[in-house]
Amino acid sequence: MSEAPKPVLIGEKPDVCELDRARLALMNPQIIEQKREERTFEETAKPFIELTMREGIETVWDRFEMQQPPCKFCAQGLSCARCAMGPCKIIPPNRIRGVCGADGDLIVARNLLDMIATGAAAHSDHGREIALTLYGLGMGTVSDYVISDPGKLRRLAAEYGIDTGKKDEKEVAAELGRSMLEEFGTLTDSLRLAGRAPAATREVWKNLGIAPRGIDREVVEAMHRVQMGVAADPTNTLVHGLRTSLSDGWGGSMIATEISDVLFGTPKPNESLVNVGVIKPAMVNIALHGHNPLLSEMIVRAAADPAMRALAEKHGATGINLVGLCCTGNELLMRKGIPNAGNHFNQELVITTGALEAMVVDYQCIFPSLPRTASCYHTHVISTSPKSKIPGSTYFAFEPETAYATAKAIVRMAVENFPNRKKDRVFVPVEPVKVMTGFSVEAIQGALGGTWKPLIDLIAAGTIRGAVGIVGCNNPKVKHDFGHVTLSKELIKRDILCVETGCAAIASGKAGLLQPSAASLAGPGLSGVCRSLGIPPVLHMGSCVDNARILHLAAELGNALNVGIHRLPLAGAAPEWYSQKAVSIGAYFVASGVYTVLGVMPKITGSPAVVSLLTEGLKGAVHASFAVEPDPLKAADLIAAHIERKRTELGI
Ligand code: BF8
Repeated sequence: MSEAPKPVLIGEKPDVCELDRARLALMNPQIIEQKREERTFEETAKPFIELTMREGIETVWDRFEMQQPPCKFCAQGLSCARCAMGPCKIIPPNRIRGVCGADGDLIVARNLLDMIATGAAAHSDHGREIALTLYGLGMGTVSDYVISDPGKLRRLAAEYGIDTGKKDEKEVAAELGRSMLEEFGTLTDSLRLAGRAPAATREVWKNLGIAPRGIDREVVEAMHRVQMGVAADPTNTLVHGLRTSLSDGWGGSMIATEISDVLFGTPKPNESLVNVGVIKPAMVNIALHGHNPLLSEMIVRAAADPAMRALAEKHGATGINLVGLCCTGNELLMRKGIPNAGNHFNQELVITTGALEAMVVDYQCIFPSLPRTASCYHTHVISTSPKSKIPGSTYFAFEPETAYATAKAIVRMAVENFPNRKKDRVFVPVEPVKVMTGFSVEAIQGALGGTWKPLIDLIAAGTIRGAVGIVGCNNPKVKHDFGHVTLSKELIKRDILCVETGCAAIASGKAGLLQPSAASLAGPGLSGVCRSLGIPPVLHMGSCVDNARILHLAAELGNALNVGIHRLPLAGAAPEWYSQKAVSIGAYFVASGVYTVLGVMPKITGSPAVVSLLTEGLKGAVHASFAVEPDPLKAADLIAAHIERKRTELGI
């Protein structure tokens, strides 16, 4: 028998709680009350936020305050620290060029391209890990995973031109995995899944020279361009940003989504619960946080092992309770109905329940300070990705080849931590909210009877005016969840269907908008449709890589009508975005023809030329643009006006 995987402590376990407490706990009770209201729109988060301030546990909001005021040049995108001749700042009238000669416009454009490339790389590298696992499964080097959706495996293989006739599942998996992996550095000039886009959309890309080629190639070229002495023209620089983002949306992210469905099942409508109230004090609680379902799905299996359940009982718990956070949480919620403890700004609050035995993370959107937060409790922070070894965490090297054994060791460590819990610090004063999720493209089409015609008819008749993809994060510049929830409510009221992913979808879940009963908040047309189908007016479509599902849905509608995506009554919104990944998503939405409204200003205001390109100039190139509107009610006005314009242009 092989030995159980051994954990390694990364650096030292922090013991900073007392220090942070001394620094933060002196707050006046009136200020605590005021900040509790200012920091979040989520009622069920307020008791935890109050507790962090009373007990002096540092959170993202405290760190945001510490960083005020920000450097105004950085905020405008006018600082550059790329090379060793700098750092440089553009301060007119005298400092108008960096040492290398780049002016403000170029510095802003280069910084933005860097953000897009970073986000595209993050999504796509996640996609690569999933494709590698499929390939390993097919080749027989990976045995802990199975094909859960063989029909989808064969459909995808056909899309890749693979003859599946007499081949068994494993052979098809190996061939499809290899074909997808080859797309990261392909010699051909187009990505297979980009072929899903309507012909008119692909024509736009071709004419502008932004059809995505190899996924790695676009990111590497972006990195090449931001090297000093390459990019010199802001427009030329940002056009490549569009291409890079397309290689994410129609490449890396789409591969991640599609192969996750093949391995773990294509989501179907299901019910579950959200918010921090999903923590169960009598059980061993394990939070699964991050992005890649390869890890979390295996933990789900390990936690169901009778030996683990028995161990939990031996330690005095009634069982093992898994909860998700952020996008890993979305993946589990969509496919398995596993409860979700919240979005980005709930990650620290879950620890303050005092009832979390382990926070298991892989990568992306994980605060590196989580071990500091956990040091105030008994919680283990368990990191698992060689790309994200977090100081103060316990690290298990997670590999697909040894996935189940590692998952079991992680679950065991969490269970054995149960007796260390301090019972008098357990604090779960809120009840979770019901949600309906699982709206994959296939599930939506299934609910419509297998064809897009009913949806198209409803849109043509004006019963549903259009649809909006609301995506993205939390950002302390916006009251937690306020942007998402206010915008969603305002749009459904106007008979505009919302399809949501990432932390936006979780925000809507916590606010009760993912329940069929939320139809009562929608306008007369949309509410009637929701009631007849038994669905909510806000559809949860998954994690952030699952924005590929939104692209796919838009492509299906465009293909059904034989028009480019830009002609459809659709829009995108990211009311509380923070991440480079969100910049890539916004860019591929716009490059695909979807008008997109951001709630947080990107760091571009130092260049009127870049602002004008993104908000106006792109319309001439891709028939879509960005807008920035921090007020979600005004954002709803912009979106509704855009949708009505598109309807008029279509003659409906
Ligand atoms: O990828 S929405 S805060 S968790 S970046 Fe992160 Fe933003 Fe949440 Fe998922 Ni997406």
